[in-house]
Amino acid sequence: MTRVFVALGANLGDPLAQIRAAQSALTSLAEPGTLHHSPLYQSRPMGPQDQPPYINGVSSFDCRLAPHRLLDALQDIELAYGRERKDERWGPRTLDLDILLYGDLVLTDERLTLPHYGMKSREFVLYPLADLAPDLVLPCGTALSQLLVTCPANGMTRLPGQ
Ligand code: 5RY
Ligand code: CA
Ligand code: CA
Ligand code: CA
Repeated sequence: MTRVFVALGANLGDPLAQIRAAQSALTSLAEPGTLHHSPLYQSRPMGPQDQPPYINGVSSFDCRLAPHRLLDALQDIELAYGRERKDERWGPRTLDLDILLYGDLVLTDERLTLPHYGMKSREFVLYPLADLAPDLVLPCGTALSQLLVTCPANGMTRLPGQ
């Protein structure tokens, strides 16, 4: 059994509804009693700026699926909630689910890079991750608390009720 962290993002359609639906859908991938959701944030788009603000969060759970089977399952959830494949790199989307961490596994292939290649510098990942696991240390030995020092929460607003 492996503890995994998944990033959730959405900025088209009804982003909050799609994130909520995705949180529920993760139940089918998680060992009973192990699924936890961070508070949700509205965040300013990073990368291309000509797109709406995002809703972002992180969920964690214990998982029996191998990494690529988990990726398949997350992509099925993305498609179920309206994800379309667009040509534009880093364009807006109804739902984006990324594996951030799969235990301490380090892996790179055509489909998957673990840990997620961008997570160390993205506030919309690091802050909700820290809400769930403030004492986390990445497989490379870097403490999450150290990454937060160099990554201010600019443009991040915790949604009311979170
Ligand atoms: C940078 C470039 C591309 C950061 C940089 C991407 C999200 C990135 C996003 C999201 C928010 C993207 C990938 N420098 N902005 N931009 N939330 N995804 N706020 O989920 F993340 S495209
Ligand atoms: Ca554009
Ligand atoms: Ca992403
Ligand atoms: Ca993705």
